[in-house]
Amino acid sequence: MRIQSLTLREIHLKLIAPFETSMDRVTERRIILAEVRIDGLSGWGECTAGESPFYSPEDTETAWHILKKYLWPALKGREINSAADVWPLLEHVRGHNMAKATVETAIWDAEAKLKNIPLWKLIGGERTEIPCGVSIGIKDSLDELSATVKKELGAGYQRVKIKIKPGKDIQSVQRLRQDFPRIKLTVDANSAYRLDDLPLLKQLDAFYLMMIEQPLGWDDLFGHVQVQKELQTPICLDECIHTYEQAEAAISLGACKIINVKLGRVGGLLQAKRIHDLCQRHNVPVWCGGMLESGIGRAQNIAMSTLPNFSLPGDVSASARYWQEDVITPEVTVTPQGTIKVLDSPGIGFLPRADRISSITVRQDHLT
Ligand code: OSB
Ligand code: MG
Repeated sequence: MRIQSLTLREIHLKLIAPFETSMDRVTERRIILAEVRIDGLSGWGECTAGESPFYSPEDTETAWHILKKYLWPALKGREINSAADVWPLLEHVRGHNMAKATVETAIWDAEAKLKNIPLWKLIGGERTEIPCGVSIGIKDSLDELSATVKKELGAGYQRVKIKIKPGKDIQSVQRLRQDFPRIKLTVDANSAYRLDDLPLLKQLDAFYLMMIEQPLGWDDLFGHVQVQKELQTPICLDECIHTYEQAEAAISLGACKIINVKLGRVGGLLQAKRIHDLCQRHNVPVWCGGMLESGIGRAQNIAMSTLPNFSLPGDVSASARYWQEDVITPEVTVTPQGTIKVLDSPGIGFLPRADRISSITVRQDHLT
């Protein structure tokens, strides 16, 4: 496989409704799409960096910069045997995992297409249908929150995650447990609490949540060890896990019992698979997180979610929950049972819509 060119496109996509977390409120996504040309065909990847560095240190601008200045020069013209050869070529750049995953995942798509097989089969996936949950942003009122949950359950989703932050936590969970006593419910704090908040976090034990996601600092493994020791509810780490080594440390120190794997956060499919395998060996279930992706990133997430240890419902949900119109065809849809049926077409399986993408592209760079 010879890596011929990389086209970066920044697209702007307005969310159907603003998404509010303890970090910020997003109304419009600025997404970088990567199109890699290899042996005459195109592979597609998506950058999951946010508009601001509030979830991770990367943002859309840093990812574009790193891709152009450091990652592409390390890849251009290279002859590789597999997309698995990409990570070692990028590893000398420290961090910037989302930038790395943008191009790495595109090359996985290209490899699968060259072999004329679905990406999920190429990486060793087994599921033909994946279980889906939703991530619900912070709402202005408890009534609005409850109504939103009701609607998502009506659509079939198997578990509900709500975003929490100080002042918008116990009451929200209490209300949902009143209205929906039996649903699979989880909360995600995106690092909004400190170890001093342990008494409050302990109160969450009363609501038999499936897990509490990332209560403490984005890089604070030590703090999470203390919290997991004191709580019955499993801690799930998101932000903290950006490398295989962090995952190893988190598991062996007892910082969590569940891990949320995101392709961008860990630097692409090779690393995601390694972390998946590590967790499987330790009986730590994983699930696929979401970053408000367009259809390209969503399709990559679906492929990853077919790996056997992705045993819990993820945050990968229907295109129509986010966008008036997605950038792929078909759009991602969810069955009334709250699953996504995995496609058998080559590569990521969903086709990028060239016309739609070019109509929302605000900048483009063709690198050779
Ligand atoms: O913490 O999982 C998170 C979105 C942006 C940044 C971080 C997170 C999220 C989500 C949304 O929870 C998941 C999705 O629906 O894509
Ligand atoms: Mg999270």
